[in-house]
Amino acid sequence: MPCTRRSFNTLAAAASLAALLPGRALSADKPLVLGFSQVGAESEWRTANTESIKSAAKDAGITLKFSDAQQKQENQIKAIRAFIAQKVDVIAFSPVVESGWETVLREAKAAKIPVVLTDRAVNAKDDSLYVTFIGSDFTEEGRKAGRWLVDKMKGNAGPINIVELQGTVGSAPAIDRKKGFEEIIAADPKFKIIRSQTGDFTRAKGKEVMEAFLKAEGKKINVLYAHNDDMAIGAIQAIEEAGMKPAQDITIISIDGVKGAFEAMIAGKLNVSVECSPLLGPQLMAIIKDIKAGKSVPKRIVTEEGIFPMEVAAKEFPKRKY
Ligand code: GYE
Repeated sequence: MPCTRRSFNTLAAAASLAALLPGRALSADKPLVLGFSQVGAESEWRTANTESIKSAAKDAGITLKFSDAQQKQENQIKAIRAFIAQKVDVIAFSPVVESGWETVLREAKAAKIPVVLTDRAVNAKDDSLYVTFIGSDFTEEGRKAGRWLVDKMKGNAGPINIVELQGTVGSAPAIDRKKGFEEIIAADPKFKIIRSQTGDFTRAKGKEVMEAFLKAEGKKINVLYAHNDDMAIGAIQAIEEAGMKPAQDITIISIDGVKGAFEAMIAGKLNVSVECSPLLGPQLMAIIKDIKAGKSVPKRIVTEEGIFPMEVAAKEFPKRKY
């Protein structure tokens, strides 16, 4: 279409107005762009978390640039640098491990891009490097697991030999779930953690490490404490293959409360799962909008959660959303 004088003038006027109101006039109907760096796809929890973030972004009209780090910190750092280069409005990420983030977070700060931590925390001393952290209290989850065990073993003189499947080495949930659990069982010397090793939050590793525990300790094992359901589910297979009855010969405690755990509880193979909600998407999108609107947001937002023993699993199952 030829550009007439009139349409040219209108265009020129619109352009000069935009120049007077930088950002505002242009960004009013421009969707916010969120760069999100996810840990990976290691567990049922993570799959539900990714789904929650993707669908919440869609519902909120936020454009999502999603990157999967396959459980590697270097991939997350690369993704964050790419988001900075693309000048996204907000960066959010779930840090695979706690340490080693200062440099890249300083780069985001220098570029004036707000950063939100979701699910897992960082241990950076300078908390001005991120706006807020939305996620569970992992230490409390460990305590809940410990309290359930103390109660279950009331009247049992012990010793009670525990094997522990830890989450990813250096990750906030592995560090804190261990700490919270130990804090509670330390009150009674009859509880002993006889083996503790990482299963990297996956079923395959959970099974493999449990096989090694069984080979080394056999019938001495009374309790398995797994930092997530997937590792417990892998371990259940190892226990059955060793000719033992999960949840009977070995009491099994895990964390997350995913559907797979409820199925295992209903089948009588898992004793209890402490809830950890992955449904962080809607809260994350709301916070992002608040940040961009210049509202002040709390530095820490804690997810509410419960605990589900096998006795209530069948009744609760239909209500589960992940
Ligand atoms: O418990 C585990 C996942 O960071 C809370 O990561 C999350 C943990 C979750 O792989 O299943």
